[in-house]
Amino acid sequence: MSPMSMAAAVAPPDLAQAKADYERDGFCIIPDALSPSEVAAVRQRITEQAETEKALGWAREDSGPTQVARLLKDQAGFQQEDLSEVTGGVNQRVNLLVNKGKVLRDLVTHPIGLEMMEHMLGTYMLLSSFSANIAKFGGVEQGLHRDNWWCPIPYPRGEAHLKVGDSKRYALEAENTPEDVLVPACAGNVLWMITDFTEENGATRVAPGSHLLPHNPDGSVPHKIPTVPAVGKAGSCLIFDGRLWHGTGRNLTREPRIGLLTYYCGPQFRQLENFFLGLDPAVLDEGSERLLDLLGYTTWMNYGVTDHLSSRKRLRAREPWIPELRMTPKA
Ligand SMILES: O=C(O)CCC(=O)C(=O)O
Repeated sequence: MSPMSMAAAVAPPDLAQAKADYERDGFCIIPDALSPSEVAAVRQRITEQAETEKALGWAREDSGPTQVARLLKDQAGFQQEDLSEVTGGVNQRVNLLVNKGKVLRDLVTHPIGLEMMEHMLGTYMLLSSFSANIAKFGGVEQGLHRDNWWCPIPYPRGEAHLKVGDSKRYALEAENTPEDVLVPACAGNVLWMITDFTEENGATRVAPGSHLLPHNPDGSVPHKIPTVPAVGKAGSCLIFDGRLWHGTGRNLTREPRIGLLTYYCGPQFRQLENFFLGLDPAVLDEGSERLLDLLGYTTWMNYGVTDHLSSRKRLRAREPWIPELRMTPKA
């Protein structure tokens, strides 16, 4: 290999350009974020995991045409357990990937993802969820949505407004949202492309600049505003703002499109996956300090406090609490 091509092979991605793209469009695509051998290892792990969950009848499958209609009708009553092939699901989701192999877990603390998320969200953040979306033939285009759809939206003084407990993922566009007031990014995604993402195989559809729109989309298909496919070679990552209007594309090929979504949020928000119930205890023993912080096993401005939670030693001994105590009367 010539010195020139060696330099090309190891050149770090240009994150300055990526950050500028992100500021303008609400997303950016970073090629070669993972090496071919990393992609191969991740692909093997996620494929065997997904196939086994499917064989055991545990697969969560969404984006089937009939199922989507039902979901939109009954958002609050729709349970995760309802997502399966039996109920008309097509695209396979695999959740709690932090439990499902070190090669996957390492993506959560990948320096490229963390640098971009710190640029977007600031110093402190949490991992909200880490899941796979395997888009397959027959799945429909996903309605445009914002990942931080739950973010309260400002409203004109004295006017009616949506109460925080009445928020919905697919809401009607708010009519009285002030045009010149924005909320900051409260969440962001690093979507790792584990296969090539093409327009044909269902690359994520994104609406450039929609992160700066004051309101949320209504989730209808066909989409009401123009979108472009976020295309890239396997090993690229798509970074996008939680406010960006986006949705999974439609896979018209017979090959699965595999995307892994490391989804982060500000430290003050509820995480999508419940790591305190769902984390394999072995990950507590093995995970790095950074990973445990991102999972929420730490405090932020005293939020998340329990007795001794900040003591890693006690946490690893599975005793983050102080039990019921009372003074024994002196004899
Ligand atoms: O997999 C994709 O292309 C995007 C997934 C997505 O937007 C979602 O899961 O809400």
